[in-house]
Amino acid sequence: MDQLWFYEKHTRGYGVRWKVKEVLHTEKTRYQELAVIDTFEWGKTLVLDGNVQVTESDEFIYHEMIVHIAMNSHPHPQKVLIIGGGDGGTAREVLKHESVQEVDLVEIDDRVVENSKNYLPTMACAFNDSRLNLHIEDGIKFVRDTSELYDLVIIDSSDPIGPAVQLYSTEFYQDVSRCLQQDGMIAVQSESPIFYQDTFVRVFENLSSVFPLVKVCLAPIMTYTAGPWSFTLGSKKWDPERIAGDKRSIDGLKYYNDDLHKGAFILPQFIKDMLR
Ligand code: AG3
Repeated sequence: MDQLWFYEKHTRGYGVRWKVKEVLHTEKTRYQELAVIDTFEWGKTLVLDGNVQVTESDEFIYHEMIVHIAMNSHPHPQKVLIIGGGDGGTAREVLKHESVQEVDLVEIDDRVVENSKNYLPTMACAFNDSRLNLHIEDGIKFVRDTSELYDLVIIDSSDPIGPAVQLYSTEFYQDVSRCLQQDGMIAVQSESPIFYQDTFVRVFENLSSVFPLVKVCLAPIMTYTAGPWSFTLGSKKWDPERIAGDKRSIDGLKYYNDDLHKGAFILPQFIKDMLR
């Protein structure tokens, strides 16, 4: 394939083109248009409704950030709930922590899981871990109905379009809070503060109306729009900025480390101003 390009439109006036090596798979699932493409710059890439979800080359940044900041600021996370994350990348990082006894992963679209198993085995390897329970179900309904209590809930969702809109609401965060332990935490992927400023601010405000401690951290994820990407943490007790006392660092990480944990919460002035 010499002339095939994938075009991701971000806003009315900005988009990015990726040269495609091969289109590996496309299908219309019950919920969305799904594609797996192999790209020259970023390796195999999962695309949902035209939006890049993960690439083999830089998924480590997103997944290490959405997981290890929360996991390391909570002193003993044993039971974790992941909403979304059907590629398995977030679960893979959670399961690196020895304290973890059980992970529930709630993905609405089983085709995301099946295609990740086929094409993205470096992420979907998580599904082989016996501590992981996969639920093919609507995450909103799951948190409303469950009587389980978790130490950490991670919202690894797509952009707030269609069925994911509710995952950014105060009502949803209240339901999450109800299924968290008294010292529980929530970690949310909260979009680009530049390209999705409304969503970014809304997540902060909505989480702040439910959790006493809310903090924002940033990381550059090259394949999502451009510039910084945000993660927002809501906590009932532990300060997400502080690494819990006796944490041992995990070997083999490629982005996260102790210094980065502290540095990630330093916000540029224009982003601080958005949250005032
Ligand atoms: N979930 C967040 C994807 C957001 C991408 N947005 C975009 N390209 N406009 C990723 C799931 C990874 N487990």
